[in-house]
Amino acid sequence: MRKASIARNTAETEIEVSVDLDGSGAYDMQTGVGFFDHMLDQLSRHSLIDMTVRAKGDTHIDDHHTVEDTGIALGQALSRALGDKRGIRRYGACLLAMDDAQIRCALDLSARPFFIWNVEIPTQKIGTFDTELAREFFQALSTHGGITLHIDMLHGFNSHHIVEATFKAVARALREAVEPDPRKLDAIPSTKGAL
Ligand SMILES: [Mn+2]
Repeated sequence: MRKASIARNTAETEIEVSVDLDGSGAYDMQTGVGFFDHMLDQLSRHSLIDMTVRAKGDTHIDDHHTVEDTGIALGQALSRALGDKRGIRRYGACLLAMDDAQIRCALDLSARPFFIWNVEIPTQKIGTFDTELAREFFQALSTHGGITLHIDMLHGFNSHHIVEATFKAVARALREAVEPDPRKLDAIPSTKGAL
């Protein structure tokens, strides 16, 4: 079963995350940060990875710790659910359009975290959400998920569309990368024999 649950508690946040890589994109997000819930919904729905997230963070300060630590826990859960990565496609990519926004994501479930973020978000806020936290989330996901993650913006002027398109593009690329490859069944997709 390619499932995992992570509970992560610090003085700043308490987070519980569950994922099922062989899901249908069913989700239940409660992070206390409305726009972030909306983004995590996209990540689950478009990756077909079932996700439950419960986060209680120090949002009386701001949303930074809650968003970053959710990224950490989600990365850890994905990594654990993938196990030794036998039989997966490993690579995923997506060029995604959402109205004015066009976002490209290329990723490798490499166990070698590397993060490229070439996305210019024109406003500091979307509602009450600090737009710079999108970067923090994906950085944490990359580091703790062992993901080489490249996200580039090709066009865009609306902040909501730009950020939402990044989550959707990553979701579609993840869907591809975690999928079983019917031609590889039990093989680990690396000439090293391990990932
Ligand atoms: Mn939206």
